[in-house]
Amino acid sequence: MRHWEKHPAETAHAFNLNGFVALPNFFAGDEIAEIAARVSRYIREIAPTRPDTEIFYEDKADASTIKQMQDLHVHDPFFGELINGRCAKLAETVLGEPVQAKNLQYFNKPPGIGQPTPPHQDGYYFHLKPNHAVTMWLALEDVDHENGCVRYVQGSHRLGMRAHGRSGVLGFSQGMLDFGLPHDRGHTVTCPATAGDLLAHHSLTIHWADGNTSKTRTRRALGLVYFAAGCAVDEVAKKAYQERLHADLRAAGKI
Ligand SMILES: O=C(O)CCC(=O)C(=O)O
Repeated sequence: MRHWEKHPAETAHAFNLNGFVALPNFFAGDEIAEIAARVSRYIREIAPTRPDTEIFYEDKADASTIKQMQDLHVHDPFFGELINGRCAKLAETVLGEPVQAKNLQYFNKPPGIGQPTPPHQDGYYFHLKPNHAVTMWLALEDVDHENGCVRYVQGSHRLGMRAHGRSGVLGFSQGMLDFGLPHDRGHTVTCPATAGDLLAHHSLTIHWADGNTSKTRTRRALGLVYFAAGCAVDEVAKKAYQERLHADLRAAGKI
């Protein structure tokens, strides 16, 4: 049994206090190698069959620059098992109630051109009442200052939802409009990771990531999203938002 399984109350306490937890070696070397190989297979065999609203490129004309893919668990049973396994148990531990698995995403920042992830709160995209959800961020390879670390504003989940607006960044269309207050800067925690490490953050925790400045290294990760079972989604607001977004992206030639 791992530390977080042996000490669930301690893990939930750290999550509730800080808005995130970092769990080194959540997947062992052989497990993360298998997950990374399955992602490569997905890119080769399944991504070409999916619509452009699910697969985003840094450069649409270059298929090797995939930056984001959505809903891997829906189209590949391997990822269906992954989202319902160990990560779901951790989600229940930190949210303190049963969960619904919602999304399994792939995030990459291709060498040299991978853009920063703008500061945001995931809950802004979720349209949830109450806003009680968790995103797990799983490093598929080593991630450091060069290829784009994730950063959190510690404790920001306790201060509510901030104003968001169009960011202009494909895949992270909404960014915080007032990011950079002294509290944000003073409570920033940077989270370098090695392959297999997992970060779990609350849907109200402010986070962002740097761009990839390496000319040779990718920056590949998975994001697994879980909503607390007690939350309700405003489906009408969500659908209207997605339709607006897709229309905007098409008009801008980004998808
Ligand atoms: O991978 C990244 O750059 C950021 C991911 C993110 O924002 C998230 O997992 O919610």
